[in-house]
Formats: sequence, C-alpha cells, structure tokens
Amino acid sequence: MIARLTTAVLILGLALAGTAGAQTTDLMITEYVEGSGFNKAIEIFNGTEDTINLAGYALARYSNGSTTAAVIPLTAVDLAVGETWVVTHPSFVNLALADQTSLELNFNGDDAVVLTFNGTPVDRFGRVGEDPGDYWSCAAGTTANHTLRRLAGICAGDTATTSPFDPCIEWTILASDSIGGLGYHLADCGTVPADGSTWSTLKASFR
Ligand SMILES: [Ca+2]
Ligand SMILES: [Ca+2]
Repeated sequence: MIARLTTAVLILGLALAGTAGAQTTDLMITEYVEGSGFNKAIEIFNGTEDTINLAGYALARYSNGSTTAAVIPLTAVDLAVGETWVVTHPSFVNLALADQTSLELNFNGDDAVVLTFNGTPVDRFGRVGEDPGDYWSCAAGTTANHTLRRLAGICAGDTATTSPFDPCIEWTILASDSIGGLGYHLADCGTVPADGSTWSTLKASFR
C-alpha cells in the first residue's frame, strides 16, 4: 500500500541515514493473518537491495498435515525494494489491503504455508506434513485466531519446511483480526554496501 510504504521507506531511510538498505536474503513471509471468517492474509516482503519480479514465486498451502499443496502462483510483477505483496482470501474484510486474492489463500491454524521459487522453498510458516491438532503454539499464543508478524531481526527465510515449528522464535503474536500491519514491514538486518550486482546474481549466491 503506497501510503504505508512511503512511511516505511521514510522510517528506513531515517534509520539508515544514507547507507545502503538493510538486506534480507530473499523474499520472506512477514505477516500471517488467521482471523475470523475469511480474514486470511499472507504478506511477502522484499528486503533485498534489488527489485524482484514475482514470476516463479508461489505460496503453497499444505492443509491438515498433508504433504500435497494447493499452489497460488504470485502475480508476475516487479516488487520494489522495501515493498510488500499481500495475498488475501477474496472475502477478506479490507480488500484495499490486498495486492492479489485467491480462494486457495485459506487456512485455519493447522495448515502450513510455504513460499517457493520454482518449487524450491524460500520460506515457511508452520510445518509441512504435521497436523498439530488445531494450531501450532508456544508460550505467547497459537497460530489459530491470531495475526503473527515476523520479528524485525529475522533476515533470512526458514526453508526447513518439515522441521518442528515454534511460532515464538521468529514471530510476534497479535490479537485476532489485527490487520493494521499489512502492507509494510521493517527489517533490521544491518547494512550492506551497495554492490551494484543484480538480483539474479545475488540469488545465485544465496541458493
Ligand atoms: Ca486446516
Ligand atoms: Ca507487515
């Protein structure tokens, strides 16, 4: 969302005071909304130093411990540095926050969601192949009826899709139907020198 993005960029710019932007290793999942009704959303963030075209990226939903995914290809558009891409269910409460909608963007706490590039995991939420009951949980809360926001200090996706999932390690757990954080993300990933290389070069070294 443009207004929020502008705010986020401004804050980032102030925080980094003229140095190159903070960098994550690839696109990341930065918000998960598992709210009431069809208030389901996933926010994806470009914290790298390069514009990334979303062609080839997809969200894969693995429901109830399944090892077979429902796949949502992301719209093949450029995602600029510092921008987010929000995918929601078509019946989401505020579609002005959505960049893309899909009926497959539907989960209820016990379904894993994996961000992939050409089928290879880039980041995950939940644990593929595990039906945890109603949700994954930790001391701060659960993955059902909550919004979970990625911690600012997380700078790389979690590609261990079948490893145990503890939502307290990399996420802040917010109240159900919290949607005010959709459309922007602030990453605190240090600074890197502007290296002049393109994303295609960088991702080759990351993967
Ligand atoms: Ca489910
Ligand atoms: Ca966010």
